[in-house]
Amino acid sequence: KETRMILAIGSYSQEDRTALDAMGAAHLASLQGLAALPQDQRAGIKGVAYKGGHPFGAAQMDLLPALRVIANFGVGHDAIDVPAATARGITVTNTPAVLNDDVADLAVAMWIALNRGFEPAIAHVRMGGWARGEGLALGRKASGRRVGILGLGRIGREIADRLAAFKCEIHYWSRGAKDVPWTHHADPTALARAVDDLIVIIVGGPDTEGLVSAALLDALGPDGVLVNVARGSVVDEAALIERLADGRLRGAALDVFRGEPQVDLRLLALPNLLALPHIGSATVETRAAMGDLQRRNLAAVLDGRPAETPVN
Ligand code: 8YV
Repeated sequence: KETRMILAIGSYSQEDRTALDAMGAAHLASLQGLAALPQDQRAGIKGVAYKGGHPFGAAQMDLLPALRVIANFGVGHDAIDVPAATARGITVTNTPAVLNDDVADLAVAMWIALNRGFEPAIAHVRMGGWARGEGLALGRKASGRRVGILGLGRIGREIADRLAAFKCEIHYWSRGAKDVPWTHHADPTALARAVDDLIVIIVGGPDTEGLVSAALLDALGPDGVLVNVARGSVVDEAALIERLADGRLRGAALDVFRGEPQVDLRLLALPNLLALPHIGSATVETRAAMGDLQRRNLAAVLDGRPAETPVN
């Protein structure tokens, strides 16, 4: 049936479900259930609204022979094999720009929260330590620190703009210097050496796998903190755990993890880790804008118009 040519994969809000239903979408909780759909249903699917981190590769695409568009809910599309899609004439779209403010806000908030010791301070009040007159370790001043930004894309620039208001000295690494007033470094380790703290906001995927290596963390040093709002794959988590445990790194604030939502229990046991459950874009306003953009992209390609924000 022509009205069922869209498959929405993943867990959507009630608002998104309603809007997708109005487009005639069928729903599938997870990409892992794709092969179990009847073959005649799969054969009719022309568009996928995708939300989820499971790898969407050639094998999955070949289960959907009429597929013309994968509209990703999210700016990061590392779960989707874009070359495989291109080879099959499938347009991939994402949701850039609409989430820049939220992710940048969160990165700066995590950076302040870690330096100022929000987590132990909150526990001190809630658990009665304050009332009992117990001591609380001092935090560290955040304003004026030298901060490195790994990846100066749209969100990285928003982070830098915010840090400028905190009187920070701002350094960055990206492939090639940009026309910005901040200091460019030729390689990520040189960036880490030049700064106090490092904020990771670079694309995930094979090109950046393990970019935040043991050597880079050592260059950041024992006074440094690491903030990651990008992808867990960018960080060598085993090297990070060792350094947080023995003090070679002061702290880490992570919104993303390898193997999330499963988080390495050795990480969770560390007192100098601030962990959040991948909430970079998780606001009512931004999630609504992401859903709108995802559906506009889907409709455009299925109607034969150019996608608003294509990846390939
Ligand atoms: C997720 C994100 O897409 O945009 C991204 O790249 O990481 C997030 O916004 C979001 O969690 C929806 O799955």
